[in-house]
Amino acid sequence: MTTTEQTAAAAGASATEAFRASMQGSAADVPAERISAAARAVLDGVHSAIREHGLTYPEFQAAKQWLIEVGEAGEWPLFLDVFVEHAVEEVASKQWNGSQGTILGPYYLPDQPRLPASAALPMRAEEPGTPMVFTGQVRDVTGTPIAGAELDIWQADGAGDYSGFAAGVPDGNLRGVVVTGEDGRFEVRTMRPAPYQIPTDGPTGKLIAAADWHAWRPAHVHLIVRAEGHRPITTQLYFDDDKWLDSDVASATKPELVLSPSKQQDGSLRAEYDFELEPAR
Ligand code: MBD
Ligand code: FE
Repeated sequence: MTTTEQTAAAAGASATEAFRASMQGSAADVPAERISAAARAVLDGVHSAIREHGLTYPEFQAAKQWLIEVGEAGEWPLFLDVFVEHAVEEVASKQWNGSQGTILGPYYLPDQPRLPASAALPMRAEEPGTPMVFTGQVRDVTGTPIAGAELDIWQADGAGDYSGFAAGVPDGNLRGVVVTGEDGRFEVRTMRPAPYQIPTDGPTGKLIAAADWHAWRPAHVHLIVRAEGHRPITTQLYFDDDKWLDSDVASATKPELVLSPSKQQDGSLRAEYDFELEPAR
């Protein structure tokens, strides 16, 4: 194994571990009829792809080999969140009001430090990248500010790497839970993240390269915004000048989720975004 292969496998194994931990005893109890309908539809889709494209035995065996490798590399969370989760979110969000959400992705870690309404995310003394202030307000659907709302934030660094998943980034880097003040406002000092590239050395990256697709997500900041008595919103915010905004490999951008940061005198960025939470149902 080369060093880079170890990197993709380590990220995959960590993502699988994080997913397992998040699932502690909470697997949905899906009735047999629904499993049957869903499994039937997925298999029908596979069969029609085979018939439509006249797929051969060597191609079938190559696919089998690839599927085995995805599991061995721990990349099921990565693959499913990149290529499938957006459809689940689309279906779920049809019944939701309030600010737009989008996919969670594989790199959320719970239990990060709680920070005051005006705070810097934990970062290295010489954190590389462009400093960015991210500010706004959390309100309910009637426009009333919500005090004590949590913005659970995580993002890649200026090199596109996530703490907890990339070697060389300290644990907890650019992760934190910011709590709004009495006026529902927050002001977070962070760094502009870089675009994220799916690891090119793992099976997901190999599929993308073999299909001649690109492996990029536009730069983004992840958030779960929650407040007592309200439905939490899982979302991501993007940047209006991003090269990959219209071709996200994970199909998870929405026009409502794009920041337009303004450049300050000192070269830093300032971006504003307000969140609207609907009542919990
Ligand atoms: C990411 O950073 C991400 O947000 C998603 C959805 C998938 C892979 C990597
Ligand atoms: Fe991400």
